[in-house]
Amino acid sequence: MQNQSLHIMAAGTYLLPNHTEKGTTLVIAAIADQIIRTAEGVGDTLSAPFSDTVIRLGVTGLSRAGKTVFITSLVANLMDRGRMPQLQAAASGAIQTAYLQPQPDDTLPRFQYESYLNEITSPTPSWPQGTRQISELRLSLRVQPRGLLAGLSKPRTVHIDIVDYPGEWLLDLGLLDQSYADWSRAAIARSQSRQGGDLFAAALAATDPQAKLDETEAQRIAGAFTTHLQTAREAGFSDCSPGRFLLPGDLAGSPVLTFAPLPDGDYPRGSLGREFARRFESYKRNVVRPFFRDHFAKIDRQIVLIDVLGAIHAGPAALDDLRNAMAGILGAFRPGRNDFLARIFNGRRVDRILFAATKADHLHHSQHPQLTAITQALLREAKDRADFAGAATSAMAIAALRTTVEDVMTHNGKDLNVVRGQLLETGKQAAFYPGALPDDPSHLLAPARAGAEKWLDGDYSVMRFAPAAITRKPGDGPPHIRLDKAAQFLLGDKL
Ligand SMILES: Nc1nc2c(ncn2[C@@H]2O[C@H](COP(=O)(O)OP(=O)(O)O)[C@@H](O)[C@H]2O)c(=O)[nH]1
Ligand SMILES: [Mg+2]
Repeated sequence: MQNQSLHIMAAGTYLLPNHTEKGTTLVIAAIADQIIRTAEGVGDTLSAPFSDTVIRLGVTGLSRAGKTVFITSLVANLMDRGRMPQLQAAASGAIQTAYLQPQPDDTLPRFQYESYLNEITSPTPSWPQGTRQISELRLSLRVQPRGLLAGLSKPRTVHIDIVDYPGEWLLDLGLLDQSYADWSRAAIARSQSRQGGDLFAAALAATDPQAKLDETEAQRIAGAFTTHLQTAREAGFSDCSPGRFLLPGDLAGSPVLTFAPLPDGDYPRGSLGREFARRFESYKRNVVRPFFRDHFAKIDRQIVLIDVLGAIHAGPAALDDLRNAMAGILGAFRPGRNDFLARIFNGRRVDRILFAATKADHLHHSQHPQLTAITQALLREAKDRADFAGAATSAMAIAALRTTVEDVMTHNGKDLNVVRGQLLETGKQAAFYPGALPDDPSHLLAPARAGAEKWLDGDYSVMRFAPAAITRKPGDGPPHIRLDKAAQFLLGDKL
């Protein structure tokens, strides 16, 4: 309490010297963000004894990247650690027990761990339904250091608060620096070369944004824009912002999501155009900023899941768009870049970021190095521009849930490294080889950038496998690829 009132007093002092209108608003905003952080900070420490370590682990990625499966398998494998040899604290026996506890934030939906785990480990396993909003789960570990220190220290408790949120929401950060006119120009240009863009263009052509606002008309235009974003997303495009248009959660149908980009124009008071510009600003203020302030700014460690294979399969345009979207997502991890972010982070930062290419069980392990190299190359430009000083980053290829086994087949007299699994659509067993991934990632990234329509050397295919029915030994979690290595990077130093 002491802490909180101190800050409010400070707010008063800060406010005085800023009498210009602009200055005052800025400072009020800054102070408001600080007060909220402080008040919440107090709450956070109360929810766990002082001596306990709390790690807030953000799990993000674009829709279908594999967040739900990742969290489910990670938690299951931290509870039953038989398949986690690369997580040192698991291999050494330092982790004594792991258990779920009530999460610290009462107002966030709980990550439905038990039902997801039931689905993927049942005798007739299936993939969990897609989730469309933020959720949280607290896993607590009892850790007793091994080796020399063992006798000296008591067991500690480490709480891992896992926060699952859509990567699409991070892309919205880019909107904060844009005016409605800037955003409209870019969004319309993007829509022209993408699926469903023609229908949106037709909807725009049939309306007069100078005319007086009519809510039915507003919904029609916004509906056409949303449908276009959905179609583009299904065709494999990643950057389909504003993020809440695809993942509206409980905002579905509200005015803050009922707008669309419009051609440049000077829109009179009361017109559709003026109202859309206002709603765009409202979206930034009431949707984008609160997410960053209340959730994003509290994250300590982050994993970004990327379905690189899916994008390669969708073609050069989708891969280039993924590269762009990753640049947008990475922008959120550079608090220095943006006044608003710098303020809400207030000197803190995410100190470890892992970029993980998911679903690596679609490939024989001999192709994993190529997948990792492509992932690194995808991020390179964004990383070069970014200032990650102080944050450790790494890239790896993982499968949160391994659905295949490896095999070698002879094809045209040559050995081919394949994987075998059960196809999701037909239930049939199949051997699968996705195509040769190049050793040099630029063989994919360069044509993608140059706007190639198809891959030169034929197609890369993706099959969707069903989760395999597994018989687990006691003490083993679900089968995976490099989940233990990912956990070591993200959490190892704190265990
Ligand atoms: N083969 C395989 N498929 C996966 C894996 N993780 C996710 N998937 C597939 O990707 C889909 C989307 O995963 P999900 O976790 O729901 O993605 P989210 O939208 O990011 O939460 C699943 O339904 C699976 O088909 C994995 O480790 N291996
Ligand atoms: Mg999900």
